[in-house]
Amino acid sequence: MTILEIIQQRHQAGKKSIAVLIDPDKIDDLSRLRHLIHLANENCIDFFFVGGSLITTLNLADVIRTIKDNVSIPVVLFPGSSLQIDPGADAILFLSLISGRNPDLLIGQHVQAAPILKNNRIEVLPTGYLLINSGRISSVAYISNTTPIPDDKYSLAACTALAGEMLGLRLIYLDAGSGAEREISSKMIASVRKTINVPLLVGGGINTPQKAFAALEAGADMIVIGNALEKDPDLLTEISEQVWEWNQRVEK
Ligand code: 1GP
Repeated sequence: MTILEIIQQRHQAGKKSIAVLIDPDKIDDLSRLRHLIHLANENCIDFFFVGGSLITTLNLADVIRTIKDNVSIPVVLFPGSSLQIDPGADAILFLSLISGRNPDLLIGQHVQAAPILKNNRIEVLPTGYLLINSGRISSVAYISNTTPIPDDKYSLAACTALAGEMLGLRLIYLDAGSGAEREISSKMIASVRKTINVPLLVGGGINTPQKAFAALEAGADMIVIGNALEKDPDLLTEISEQVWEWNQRVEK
């Protein structure tokens, strides 16, 4: 089964997933990464996402290899640009930044990446990527030179996601930006969820089990956790429990 099929099947069954985001720029010590990999494995997380808005180091391949050498959890690239492609990954979020109006991130980077991806075995996951305002300018908003959707413009976000779905994008990702002061509100998640049929990923500022549960309850199919684990990797146990408990209830 492909990674897209796994995500779609879980969505149809009402099951939730959790992805741990590793920003290679923040990995200065592979032993910390191994600890996180070990915790992720123990807590049965579903995916590793690897990438960042700006990568200033050359360790992307090392990070991916370290994960692949230690666990069988799929590794999905979450690239800030077409420079962040590594053949060691299982899949790539082929992101079109549809909340913005920067042509390079709507189609430009994709043209450069397409032939490279065609010649690799990386599964391509066409994803509509929406930035939602979270209080202050996030790195991704700054680097992408786009304006995030205001956090109280629910219908704007829902229509943007719907247009993405109509254009054939297979996943929608709502992001408040890494380390966001304010996570995406339940009302925003719910408005998008009820408008689209494809799986919905939500991330940015989810740093407590309560916030994780609120995102799941509002309709996120997958939550993405990064920054909070850089500060406290053990938080993963508490957050993944929310996902596990949810899925247990669905199975009953
Ligand atoms: C960022 O959605 C991801 O693009 C995850 O955000 O690092 O705040 O968990 P955090």
